[in-house]
Amino acid sequence: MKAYLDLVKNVLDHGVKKENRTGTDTISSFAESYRVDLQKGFPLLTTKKVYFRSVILELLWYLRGEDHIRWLRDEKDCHIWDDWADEDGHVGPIYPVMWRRFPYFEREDVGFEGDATNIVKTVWVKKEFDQVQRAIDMLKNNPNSRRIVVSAWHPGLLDEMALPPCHVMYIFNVSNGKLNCHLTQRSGDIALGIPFNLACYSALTMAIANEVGLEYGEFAHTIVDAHIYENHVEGLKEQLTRQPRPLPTLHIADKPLDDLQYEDFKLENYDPAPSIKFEVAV
Ligand code: DHF
Ligand code: TMP
Repeated sequence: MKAYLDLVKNVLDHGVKKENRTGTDTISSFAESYRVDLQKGFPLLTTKKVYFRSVILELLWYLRGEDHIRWLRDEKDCHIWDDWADEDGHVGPIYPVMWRRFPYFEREDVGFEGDATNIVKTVWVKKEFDQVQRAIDMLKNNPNSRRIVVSAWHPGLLDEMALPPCHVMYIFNVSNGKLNCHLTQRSGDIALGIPFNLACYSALTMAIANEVGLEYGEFAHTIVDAHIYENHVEGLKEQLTRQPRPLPTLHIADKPLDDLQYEDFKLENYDPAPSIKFEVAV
């Protein structure tokens, strides 16, 4: 996929050296972006093997709305989030909770029954909001809306999160009967995280397009701090020498989003170059 190789080249060419909290320095470039057409195949990198199973399990885990990784880690034996969870598997209110159970408080005025003073007491009731369901409803009922936003950023809860969200918000956009998705990412690990994020959101966009009866459009991605960890440079330079191969095809079963399981995602004709080991900076 040329878009990804161009992204790697841009960061290597224009990036500057930056220290960061992980102790492994990065080469970092501000505000990189690219886009891919989902009708031209499923954007899973072919210049290295990407673990498709982990990508889809991560997506299905996001959609479960839980604040722990027990399903992912213990039931599905997928360990990409282990480093950020405690023994019990808790990661706090990160993507799954923000997507499906966004917490907020609603004001309710309660009167005192039989009370002649007419005093009204205000109570704040804790509520949860399903942003993904709202996006689906809007895509069905008001597809031209420019407000179909899902946000994972909750300033009041950052201290409770294992990792403040990297993919901060995504916006759906319908043009010409096609569903587009734009993802804004505050921080992107080009070697490790980005291939996952690209594939995950592309699969999400396709699944939602199926559900609301739209054609596949484009996935566009803006990465505000786009960086390459120093120990990833060699592996990425190796990838730049590899010729991209034809993209695979993804077929998603025609089921409601919340009924989808891993087996409902069928990847065909994926023939990648060998995998490359990248260490994750925790
Ligand atoms: N921190 C950092 N520094 N970079 C990340 O990409 C990152 N990603 C997170 C959480 N924190 C992060 C969540 N996503 C892997 C992929 C995505 C991911 C976390 C980890 C990963 O280890 N991928 C390996 C193995 C995949 C597998 O075994 O299934 C890879 O080679 O792609
Ligand atoms: P930060 O919170 O200091 O920005 O560190 C988070 C690191 O994780 C950073 O290298 C970006 C990377 N990351 C991704 O690239 N994609 C992801 O999906 C996640 C969760 C993290």
